[in-house]
This record gives sequence, structure tokens and C-alpha cells, in this order.
Amino acid sequence: RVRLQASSKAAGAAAVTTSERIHSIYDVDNGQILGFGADLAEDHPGFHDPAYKRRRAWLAEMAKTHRIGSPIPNVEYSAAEVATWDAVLEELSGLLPQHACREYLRCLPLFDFRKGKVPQLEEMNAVLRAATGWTVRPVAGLMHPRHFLAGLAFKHFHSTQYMRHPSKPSYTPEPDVVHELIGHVPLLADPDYSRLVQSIGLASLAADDKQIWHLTKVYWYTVEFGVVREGDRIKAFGAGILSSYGELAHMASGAAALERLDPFKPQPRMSYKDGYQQRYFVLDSFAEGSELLRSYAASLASPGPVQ
Ligand code: TIH
Ligand code: FE2
Repeated sequence: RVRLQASSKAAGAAAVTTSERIHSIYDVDNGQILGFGADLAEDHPGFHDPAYKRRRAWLAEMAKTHRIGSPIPNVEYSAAEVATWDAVLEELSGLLPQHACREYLRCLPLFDFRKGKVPQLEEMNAVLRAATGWTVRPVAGLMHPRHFLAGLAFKHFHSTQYMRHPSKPSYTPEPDVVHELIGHVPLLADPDYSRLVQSIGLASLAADDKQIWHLTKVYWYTVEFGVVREGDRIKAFGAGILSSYGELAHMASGAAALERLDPFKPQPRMSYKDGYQQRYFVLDSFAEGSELLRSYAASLASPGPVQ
């Protein structure tokens, strides 16, 4: 088993070199977290909430100790966490039928999303395994992009399990369990979408550090914030839109600019701190987007072979 070389930077973050290739999911190390773990920033709504911080630390620890192939331990969500889940679900169920893309709405009933219970990752896996072969696995926070993207190549999606802070349910700048389960998971059961996401992952295996950064942006403007044309309407497929009723209403209002995605062109800067997107990138369809991304992946495939 080839280990990735990681050297520590000032922030304690791992610098992953490109001299060693990721050959399988076992080379994807989820131990290194760049952010959104248990150490909340001063401007985080939970910064002055010690119980919330303890909860985050506990879940981060659980995720760090999970090993590939082991069952994922169930998380017992508290009454307060379930109340947040319920509140977000209530708001989203008023918006998703009009504004989510048809593939998302087709996949949604495969999953047992209802009030009163936050679903467990293993329940999601039972559906995904049969539908498209994807696996979700716990992660403590934001991974190094090379590791996160490589996971996609092997149909592994790394998922946080903590709940957003109850003081701001409409939008959170960090991924949380609502974002992962409601935003990402349903579409992973769609074959065209599955290919689109995996092709970003496959491209990353052959990418140098500069190309990894480019691919992270392509991922951001598709998987996180992509929209797709349906007749003369624009529908959401990006998980960051689907999981936030604030962002969904913003998209539906038409306030943001729309642009065609071109993965070969430099992508605009992205940040977790920008709030709602001021511009969304449009695909004509998942099939078209998948083709486009695969041709981009092929353009990266030298000098080494893409597994
Ligand atoms: N803003 C999203 C939400 O509130 O559900 C979460 C994230 C999307 C992209 C990165 S974090
Ligand atoms: Fe996400």
C-alpha cells in the first residue's frame, strides 16, 4: 500500500505532493482535516455554545476513527438536532418540487426522508449500493481537495454527520448532515449524475496541484452549485442549493447571473465565505455535462495513465 507523502504546513494542514499517485480508495486518508472540524471559527454561530462544540468534537472523533470496510456507527441525534432537521425539511419541501431538477425529484422517494428522524449513513448506502454503487462514509470536516476528489473516482463520497447550528437553519457556509443527505445523496442514485461526479474524480487522479485547484472549482460550480436547463426553466442540481432554503429561494428569484459551464476555461474564484452565489453555471443536461467533463478529464490524462 502506497502512502501519500504529507508534510505539515504552518496551519497544520497536509500538503499532498503529486509525486505519489492515489491508486485506490485505501490511499485516501480522511485523517487530515483542513477546516469545518471541531475547532469552530470565531464567527461561527456555535462559537459561544459549549454544548454544540462538545458535540462537534465527539462526532469529529467518531469520523476520524472510522475505517473503510467497517460498519458506520449510528449517530444518536438529540431532540434539538432532530428539531433543526424537521425545520429545514419543512421549508425545503415547499421549494424543492418547483425548483429541483427532475432527476433529483425522481430519486428522492428512494430515501426515507421524513420528520422526526435524521437518517443514518448506512441507510443511504443500502439504497446507493443497489442504485449506482456509491458509498458515503463519515469525515470529520473539510478534506484536502486531492483526497476528496480522489474518493469520487472510486465512488466514495465523504460526508459530515454533524447538524448545522439551530440559530441559522436557512443557510450554513459549511457542509453539515442536512447538506450531505438532502443535497448530495439523492442524485448519487441517478446514473447520469453518478457518471458526471465520478468523471471529476477520475480527472483528479492524473492532475497536478494546479489542476486539482481548477477541478475543485469545476466541482464547486457543478456538484455544489450547478443548475440545469429544463425547457425554458432553470432547475437546481447543486447540493449547496438543494440543501439551503435560503439559497434555493435566491436561485428561484432569478437575481443571480447564469452562464454556460466551460471546464476548459479558468473558473472564477470561490470561497465558503461569499454567501449566496452571484452566478450559477448552467448545463444543458447531465448527459451533456458528463461528456464535457469526461473530455476535460481526457485532456489531463498525460503523462501518466488514468486508472
Ligand atoms: N450552504 C449550504 C447549506 O446551507 O445547506 C451548505 C454548503 C454548500 C456548499 C458548501 S457548504
Ligand atoms: Fe457539498
